[in-house]
Amino acid sequence: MRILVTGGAGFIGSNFLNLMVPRHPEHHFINLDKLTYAANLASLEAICDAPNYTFVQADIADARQVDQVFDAHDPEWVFHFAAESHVDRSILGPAAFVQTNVIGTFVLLEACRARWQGRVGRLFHHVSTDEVYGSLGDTGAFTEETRYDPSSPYSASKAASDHFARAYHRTYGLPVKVTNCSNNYGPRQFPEKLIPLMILNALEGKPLPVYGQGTNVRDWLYVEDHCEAIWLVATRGRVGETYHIGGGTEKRNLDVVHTICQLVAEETGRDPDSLRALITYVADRPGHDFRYAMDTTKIRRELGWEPRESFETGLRKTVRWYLNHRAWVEQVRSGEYARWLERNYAGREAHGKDAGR
Ligand code: NAD
Ligand code: TDX
Repeated sequence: MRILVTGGAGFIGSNFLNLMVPRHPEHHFINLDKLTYAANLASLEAICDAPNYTFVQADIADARQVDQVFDAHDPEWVFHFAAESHVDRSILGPAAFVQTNVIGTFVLLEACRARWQGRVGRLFHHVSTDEVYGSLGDTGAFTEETRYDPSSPYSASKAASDHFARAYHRTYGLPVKVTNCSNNYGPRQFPEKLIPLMILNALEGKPLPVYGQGTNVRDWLYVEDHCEAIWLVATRGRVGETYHIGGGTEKRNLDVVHTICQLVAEETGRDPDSLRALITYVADRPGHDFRYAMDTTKIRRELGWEPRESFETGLRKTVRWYLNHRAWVEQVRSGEYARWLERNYAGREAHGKDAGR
């Protein structure tokens, strides 16, 4: 099969390709990525010369470029990962989120609709998030039937893209599957997200900026468990269905940061208390969702999926990965990310929102 993966140079897309390209020599993988600040081709070093892998730099929101890729490669399956993915950025500048997440998804769906009618064995797998459902209180979990109630421009743009994907199934019969997943962590995550930011700041003795009181709760999943679940849904899930993916590992942000301090201390021989002393409470994120939790009964019952990694083992692996890949970190931190930090956070005092960045 010819398989198009969008956003394959980002965090989850690169983990997906690193797992699937060597495992499936019978398939050809085409990675379509715009190479935004969040991308890093170094994440794909292990597979870039594989005979069943091709990279194409293109923008999913540019219909002409997408048409060229479809005409050249005629993909049978599409795994759609590409997105602007950071909530804080969406608050500072929502336009790119509408452009990539909404228009980009629409352009891809149109490219498939134009070519796939009357052709069998096609699949559009739309990768989405638990954030489309908004915030939970202290109890309960999102099911596949929960009403959409997004809080941030990021989650609103992902919600819109989910609706388009499902509408193309209902209206045009496009073979669509949707997965909504909880917070991922693991190797190759861009260091603007909580876990890699805290690991690197702890290593470098910088403040650890915790939003609000640090009591917000996220349901963490190791990235490879997410990738395996996506492949399982694509190969064995039902067309037109939505499946939830989640770790069942709910943690308060402050507890995550404490655990990271402990692990970084153990791995580097430092004193954990000196790392915990770096914790700095900063202004809360506007519209900050209090808690996410995913009910994953459907994927477990129907497809027998189970996450393999526990939070403790996955987090230690992740800490070790960042310790051993400083060149990767320097590469993603240079260039566009450094300029963005300078534009948006320069000149603010250490206890402001930028503490430790
Ligand atoms: P990421 O920001 O690390 O990577 C996104 C990739 O998409 C980058 O390589 C970037 O260059 C590419 N991209 C962005 N705009 C593009 C465009 N216009 N055209 C082509 N490529 C473009 O994101 P991630 O964390 O790997 O997330 C991947 C997907 O998974 C997203 O759809 C996200 O909403 C979803 N998701 C993420 C998480 C999480 O915790 N990270 C959880 C659930 C769902
Ligand atoms: O410096 C920080 N301090 C802090 O307290 C950062 C970056 C985050 N936080 C908090 C905010 C959240 O409650 O940590 C939690 C996690 O924050 P992020 O890593 O920014 O993730 P989140 O906003 O939960 O969204 C992530 O999971 C769902 C991904 O970025 C999304 O792409 C995905 O859809």
